[in-house]
Amino acid sequence: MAIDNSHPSVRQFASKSQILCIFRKLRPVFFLFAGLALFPQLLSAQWNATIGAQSQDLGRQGLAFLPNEIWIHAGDSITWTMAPAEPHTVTFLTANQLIPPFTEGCPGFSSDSATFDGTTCATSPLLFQGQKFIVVFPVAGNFKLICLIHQNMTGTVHVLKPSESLPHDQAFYDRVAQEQSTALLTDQDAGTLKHQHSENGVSVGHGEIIATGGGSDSISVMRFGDPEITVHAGDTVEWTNEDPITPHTVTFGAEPQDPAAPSSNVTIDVDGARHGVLNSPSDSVHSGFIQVAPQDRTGLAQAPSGVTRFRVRFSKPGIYPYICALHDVLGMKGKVIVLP
Ligand SMILES: [Cu+2]
Repeated sequence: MAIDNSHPSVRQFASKSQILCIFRKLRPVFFLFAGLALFPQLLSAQWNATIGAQSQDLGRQGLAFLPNEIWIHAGDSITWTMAPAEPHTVTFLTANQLIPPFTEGCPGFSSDSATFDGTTCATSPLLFQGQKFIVVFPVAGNFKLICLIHQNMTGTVHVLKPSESLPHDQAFYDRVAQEQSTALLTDQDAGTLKHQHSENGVSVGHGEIIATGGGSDSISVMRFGDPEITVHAGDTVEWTNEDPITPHTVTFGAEPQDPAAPSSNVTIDVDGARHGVLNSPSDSVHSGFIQVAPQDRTGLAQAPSGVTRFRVRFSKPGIYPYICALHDVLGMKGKVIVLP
């Protein structure tokens, strides 16, 4: 039997069932929009960045957040992944917060992810090669990013309101990160380990600080200038740290528990340099940190002069191997050959 579509009740039924059918089809879209209205974080993007860069022999360490500056939307997150063997932290402090020691955190640590809105600090623990740390940024603002271990390793995260458009995409940041990494690792000035003006002088490390739009990066060459030096019994060798920020040590024999302090058999010369004497390759002596003074700033008390030099007198012939107690894992080792 043919249906008479012209009858009003049939038309009404048909239109109702059509509406129902359309609603059923559009139901997933409706729930999607309702969900996004109720939970806007569903729209949030996840960005990627890298921490640090290193040469193949591990000697050159780019102490940097790559890219150094990134623009995201409120609700987005950034995943930082560790590239180098040298450890770092991902740290966001509150405005004017004193920078805490890396052993304390800010205080405490977030294990693998954190949320930062500017009101409470957030930091990762020490991160090692291959480890990741995720930070979610729920509110708009410009946030400084630091590493608690390395000075002059800073960056900025610009968090914009969702209504504002972002200047770059992930592909741009990947490219910038790669360019900044290459620039740090191929910098020729930073690679020049100077030979000391004094006889029997050894430079300890070398480095540079590089300013960027978002903060500063640095490159540190974790090597002794002359890793093997030959002297005679009775001579004194002088080590000088030439890195603008990174501390190093000159350590013969037993490695100390606290690398910052010199061993008890170290004395101070009249010019402020530390001094040790070795009578046998089996003896121990440790410089403690030798490091340039921190940069001064107007309005703050000037920093005391740094102790940048360590001298050791070798009274007996022999082969005396030594390390930097901080960077020996990166291959920072040397040897003094003492002839009669
Ligand atoms: Cu070192």
